[in-house]
Amino acid sequence: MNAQKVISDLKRRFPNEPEYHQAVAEVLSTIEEAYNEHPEFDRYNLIERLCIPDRIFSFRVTWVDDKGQVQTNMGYRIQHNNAIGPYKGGIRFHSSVNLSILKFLAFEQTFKNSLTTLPMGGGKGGSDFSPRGKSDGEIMRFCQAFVAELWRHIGPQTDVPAGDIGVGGREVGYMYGMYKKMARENTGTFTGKGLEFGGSLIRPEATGYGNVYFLLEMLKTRNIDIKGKVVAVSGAGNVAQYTVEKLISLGAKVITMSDSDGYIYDPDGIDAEKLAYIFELKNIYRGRIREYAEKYGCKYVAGARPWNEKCDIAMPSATQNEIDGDDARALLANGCFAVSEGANMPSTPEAIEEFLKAKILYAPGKAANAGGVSVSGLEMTQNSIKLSWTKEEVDARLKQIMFDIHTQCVKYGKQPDGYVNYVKGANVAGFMKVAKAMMAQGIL
Ligand code: NDP
Ligand code: 2IT
Repeated sequence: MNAQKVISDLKRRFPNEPEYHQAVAEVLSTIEEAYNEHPEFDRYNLIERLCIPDRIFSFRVTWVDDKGQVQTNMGYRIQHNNAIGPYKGGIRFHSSVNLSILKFLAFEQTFKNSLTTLPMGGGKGGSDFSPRGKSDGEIMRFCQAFVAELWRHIGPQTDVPAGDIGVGGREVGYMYGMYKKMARENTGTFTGKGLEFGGSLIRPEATGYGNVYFLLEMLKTRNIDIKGKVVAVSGAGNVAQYTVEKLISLGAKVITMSDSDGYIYDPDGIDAEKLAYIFELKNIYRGRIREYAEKYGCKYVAGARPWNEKCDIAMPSATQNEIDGDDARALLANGCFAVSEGANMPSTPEAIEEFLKAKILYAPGKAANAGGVSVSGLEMTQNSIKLSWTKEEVDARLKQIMFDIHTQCVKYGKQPDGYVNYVKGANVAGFMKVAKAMMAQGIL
């Protein structure tokens, strides 16, 4: 494989998909060497078969808003690769959703799911529907209309969706309800369900907790204690909330959170009581993070990201490309020594280059945020055996999975000087398992 050639071919065949090109380029540049040690991979054209999704469904979603006006949105499901298990990955509802973004997410998901040690392939879906400002009734009608199209493409052994940006417990509940009605079965297609109907304990917490567990493993390699460390977190949604919860419980000091309008800086640290307010603000009233600054009298910066604030550790947990080269340089100049990604692809290629050059602890999303999909996998297992595990059991399994992912990253990413390149480690480890599974199953 010549990575540059593969990428330029993909750009020619699939133009105007910058996020997809970015995700592919990052992976190919790090696996090229390992790939080329296996000439049989090239004969089987494994690389194109791995970069191009198995199939893409796209459909119009028609729904009625509260004023009686008929609205349309686009809906998509990308089934990227099922070599190691059923397609698995979240659904994103955000105005920015397009094929480039979903293709990057489905591609990343394939390697992430491979790392989890569980039998899950990669997929992703979503819509350009924006939940912002919509009533509960509008959300429900949209979810139902979306699943009226999607349901025939998914199933417990074929493709199991879950949440992502704009899709949490409420939306999964509405989508699952509609799915059951259409498919006339009750087998748990969809994860992140409510606890009363097959959901798993710790699934809401899993991405944030898992990211902190991964961070702890990285810190251990340098004998650093999390206690008292200053952490900048971005986002204020599912991933950010439980990242902050776990950090507080371990004695770290979280000084920032954000949403798409701006960020808050609380020099005293967000404590458990203030975090309870954020849970209510974001999950019940669905307000803006600005209101936190008004309530607690701290700084709010509109239209900006938190990376200029001095911190020891950064945990981006909002969206893709939210740390650019300048942000990375600002973090490093302020002494930041660890970045662990809760979001998918939050760092631009230039930012990643800065982190690796500075040899800080840097965990890419596909390793650090794999806890969410891992507990989704555990939810699938519980649904299959028709039992629910305790919080302690699921949390213990999550910890073990994050530990195992860290071990795989070290195995494949350790450089001769001892520095662990977690980007390379995660990509090579994730790739190798999928590649071997594809080779064994013939040309499909
Ligand atoms: P939520 O919708 O719960 O929260 C998203 C947060 O990020 C909100 O605070 C939102 O602000 C902010 N945000 C979204 N888009 C943008 C944007 N374009 N610019 C700035 N801020 C933005 O989503 P999640 O917490 O579930 O997801 C966050 C990230 O984590 C995503 O990258 C997702 O792919 C990733 N992830 C999620 C997992 C999960 O299980 N949920 C698992 C693994 C990764 P606002 O409210 O203003 O839109
Ligand atoms: O990016 C992700 O890993 C998720 N949004 C979670 C996917 C899942 O199937 O739980």
